[in-house]
Amino acid sequence: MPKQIDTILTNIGQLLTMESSGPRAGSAMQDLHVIEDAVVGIHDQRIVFAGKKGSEAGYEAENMIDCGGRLVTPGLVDPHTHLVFGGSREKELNLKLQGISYLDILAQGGGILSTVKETKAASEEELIEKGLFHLGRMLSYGITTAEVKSGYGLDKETELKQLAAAKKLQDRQPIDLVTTFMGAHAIPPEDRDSPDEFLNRMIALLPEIKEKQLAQFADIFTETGVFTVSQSRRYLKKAAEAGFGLKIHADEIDPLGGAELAAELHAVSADHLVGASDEGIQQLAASGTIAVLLPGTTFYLGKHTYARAREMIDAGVRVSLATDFNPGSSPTENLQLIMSIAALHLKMTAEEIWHAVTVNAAYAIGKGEEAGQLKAGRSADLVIWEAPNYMYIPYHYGVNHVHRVIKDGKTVVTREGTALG
Ligand code: IZC
Ligand code: ZN
Repeated sequence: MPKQIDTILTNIGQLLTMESSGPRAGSAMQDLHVIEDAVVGIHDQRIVFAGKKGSEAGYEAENMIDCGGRLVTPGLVDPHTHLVFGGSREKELNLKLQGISYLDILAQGGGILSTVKETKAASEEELIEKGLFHLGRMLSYGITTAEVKSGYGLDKETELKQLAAAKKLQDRQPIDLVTTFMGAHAIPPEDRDSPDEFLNRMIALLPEIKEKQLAQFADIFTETGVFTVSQSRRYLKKAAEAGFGLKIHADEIDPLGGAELAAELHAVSADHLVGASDEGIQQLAASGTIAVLLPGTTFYLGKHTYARAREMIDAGVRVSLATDFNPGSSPTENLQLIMSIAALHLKMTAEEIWHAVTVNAAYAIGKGEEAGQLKAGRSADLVIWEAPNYMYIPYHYGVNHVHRVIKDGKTVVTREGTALG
């Protein structure tokens, strides 16, 4: 008697299972195992088998999906977003064209601080509704797991409101969410002259956030005009003592030594790293800290110098990629576009890019044992792509290649095309 399971995917042209015993570094990121003519079995929201045609022998399913020779991969993991916020910042695009920089806009009370005003003014329900809209779009682009930061409150009430909204979003849509407290995202204008006191207030929130299980990670913007390396060290050490995993917005615009700090504190990830020094890169390789690169931000800030991904991979750093979705420096939910920018500007190969948006991204947010790989027993989170092979996604840029998204064994997105076919 064949064993009855929920779903069998057949006729998969290329299957990437991304199976790996941990995050991949260096040349192991190039080592992509492609299974041609493959099948996947799903039961009770989990993968039963994922492998060569024939693996389905002895199984039967009412729901048979013919993949038509398409590419199938794990659902994408986006390990760095600022998803919950009020308002938008389209007016800053014109300022940018006039040559006013991101940090100048922030110093004038705009940028992050304008989003802080709009986030304070929004109710929790409004933040949830807006978050749902953006998460729906992320899901449509194939993202099934994502990180979400606070940091547009800078006071207790609004930071907690943002984190509570993020938590409630988990029950209102399918993407798995990991939350990060980022109260140290900017200095409110009234605290300009006493940043350490402001930082003390954010540090004082750590125990309550931990106790209410509102966030698993803590993050800080280590940048010129925001927080110094020594202020960041003080905040992150307190966060570690309170039981948070650590993340750092490191060397995004100016090279301050954020990479070195991330390595020193054994942060789970160091994010941005555009200005990371040679020494910082070596230290990240040694500490095992995952480099989350955000080339969409470099692109959108109109800069020409990108993070040195090649040097990082060659030095043995575990590299990941994310959208950095936020209303200022990277207003996009499209991780597929980031994959193209990574190919063209970070000079990453398609093989490295796939590791960066699946297995390594999952480890960058503490989900490495749950997301980013297709193997028996794991959640059935996968994407059927309108593409014949894995190289096609970074190659054909700026559009959505999703054919179908399956989350926890259920089809949550289908794109069957227009009347024209
Ligand atoms: O709202 O500008 N870089 N934080 C650090 C951001 C970008 C988000 C924003
Ligand atoms: Zn960010």
